[in-house]
Amino acid sequence: MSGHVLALSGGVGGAKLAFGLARVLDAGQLTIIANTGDDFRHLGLAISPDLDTLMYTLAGLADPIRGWGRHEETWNCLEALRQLGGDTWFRLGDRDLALHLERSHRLAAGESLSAVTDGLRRRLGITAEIAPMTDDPVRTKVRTDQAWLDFQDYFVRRRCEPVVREIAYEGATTARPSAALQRGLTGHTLRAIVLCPSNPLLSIEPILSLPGVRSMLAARTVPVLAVSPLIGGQAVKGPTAKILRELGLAVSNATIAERYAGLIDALIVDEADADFSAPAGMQLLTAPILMNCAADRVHLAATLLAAADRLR
Ligand code: FO1
Repeated sequence: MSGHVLALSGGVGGAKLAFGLARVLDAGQLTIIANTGDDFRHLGLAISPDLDTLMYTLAGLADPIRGWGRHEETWNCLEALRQLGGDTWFRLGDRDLALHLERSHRLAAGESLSAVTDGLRRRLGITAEIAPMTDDPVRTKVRTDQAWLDFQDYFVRRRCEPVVREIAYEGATTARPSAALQRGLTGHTLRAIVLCPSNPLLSIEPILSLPGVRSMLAARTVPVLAVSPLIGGQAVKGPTAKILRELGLAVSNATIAERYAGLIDALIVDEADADFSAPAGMQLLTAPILMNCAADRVHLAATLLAAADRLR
């Protein structure tokens, strides 16, 4: 089937489905847009975790246990940094550092995050297009019972322990969607748009919060499908369930459906949640959505695209 697929992704779960989509689709048929709300400057370096998790996952370099950072990694620099009294709470491996160094100096030389990312993914042999949601600064902030926290401070340094009261995407109202995101939403002969199984609040909604994105999605003429990040009322990975509870939201597919209401044509849930009834206007598809291996990722991607083609 021809046509371009646009995938919105953040975090480890999203990258796994993106991997499956890249395997099923031909080169040049897939654009993956990464959340950049988790980005931050650390030790003088420009860090873009969701872009990096996507690149490492699609290049087959990701650490299979952590999901982020590289496999076969060494930690000599971090150990030397600890001896010097530097900040080591955000674990940067020796090979991972090369990516942050290269991105940081190219950004400092005036390149856009889109241009830098395109160069890096090509160097890593990735044929899918990978792009940031915007080239402007957008930063996810978490208001907790203690204070407003930067995302990585909340997520990594404080291990998601503070109680979340509010999530904000600083800079989103004035940020411009990246060229790849705009092209993906309005340009290509689109086949489908996929919201990957990432935390809606932390990974997908920062992308949706950019000016015009929700309206371009609502005006779409191709199927938009979302994969739930929950299985049986539990998050597959990360703090999704805890954050939903702390925000007073049910940890259920009803909440996921509500967050995406009006934007998606179908919600894919796990077979364990087949009894869920989707709201009017939203089709429910059930499939195994837990991805433990490459074959799972490819199978879910193929299932998703077949469903999209039936919805057209
Ligand atoms: N997550 C952690 O829980 N601990 C870390 O030390 C850590 C380091 C890290 C380094 C590079 C990178 O690209 C990601 C890293 N992550 C780490 C994951 C990151 O915080 C999350 O993947 C995203 O921000 C949320 O999905």
